[in-house]
Amino acid sequence: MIDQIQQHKQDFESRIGQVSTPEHLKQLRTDFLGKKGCVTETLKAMRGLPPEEKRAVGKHVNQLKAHVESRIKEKTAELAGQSQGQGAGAFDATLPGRQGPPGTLHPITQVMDEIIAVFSSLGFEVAEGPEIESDYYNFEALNMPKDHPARDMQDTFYIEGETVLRTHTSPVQIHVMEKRQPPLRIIAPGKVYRCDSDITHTPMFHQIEGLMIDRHISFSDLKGVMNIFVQQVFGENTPVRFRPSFFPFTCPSAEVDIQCVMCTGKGCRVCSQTGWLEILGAGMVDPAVFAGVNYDPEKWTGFAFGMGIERIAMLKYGIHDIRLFFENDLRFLQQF
Ligand code: 2NL
Repeated sequence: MIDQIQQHKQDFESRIGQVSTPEHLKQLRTDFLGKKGCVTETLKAMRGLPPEEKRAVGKHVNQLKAHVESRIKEKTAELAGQSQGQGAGAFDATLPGRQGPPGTLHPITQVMDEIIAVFSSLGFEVAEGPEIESDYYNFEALNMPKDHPARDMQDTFYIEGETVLRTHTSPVQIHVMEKRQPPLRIIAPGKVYRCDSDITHTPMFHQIEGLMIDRHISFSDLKGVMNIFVQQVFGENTPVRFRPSFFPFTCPSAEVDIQCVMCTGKGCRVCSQTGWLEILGAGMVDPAVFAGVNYDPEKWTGFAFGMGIERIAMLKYGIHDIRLFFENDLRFLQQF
């Protein structure tokens, strides 16, 4: 009987080696452990044996039973692992990757691109330069000597000694003027830095400055270009006005206002009841600036202007807090 049990074990081993599906395994289990299975039958057949033999045979049957149970358990786990590797939800490295939703340009980038496109269509070239500048390019060359009060207005970040974070993109235009002779039509977009922070100011913001120098450029040319800019960015029938102002680097200087886009001139909180919104500063390049770059002021005249992109974007889209541009909240950014 013990030989028979050994034979059953060998049979079991050869059959389990061939099992490849859960159905086959189930059949194997029935054949060995089921009501009429060979393990069960052997246990039944033991009943008639004398006690001594019964004990010896019983030991072998129990060993066989335990072996069969543990091997079936192993095989069940093995087959489950395989089906996970092949069925739905399995990782297939050969499949093409899932496409994420496409990103969008930041609203500041969109407004910047739009403004650049307007001036490009008028023949302006884009010029770029460093964000870290010397005192000379950021101030001196723009007719702001060391003790000039306008320096305080700009709340400069000093890096060390005479090195600053540029407070406007004008230094880019000084570099271009040093390298090239007029005629010149350039715009300088980029990041600028001022030590200032509240709902309308951030320590970093974006600016576009522009410069046009040629023979016989007059204030009328400035007005013409500014009118086209306003029509293109804020709409064709937007009223514009020029108010006298002061900048150290232009003379005469002006600030350009558009009729309030929120109340169409009736007066509201956004325009502080004036009906007008200031959008940029501009003027005729001061002869002192020309002197610094060795341009002959008898031969050349020009206009320059500068605007903050965040301010333009806030007015264009009715945004009240500049910090929204820098919080990276998708619920805000996805509206543009
Ligand atoms: C403003 C005013 C302005 C300029 C910037 C400029 C540049 C050179 C020479 C002369 Cl190289 N002027 N830039 C002129 C007038 C106004 O900006 O309120 N910006 C936010």
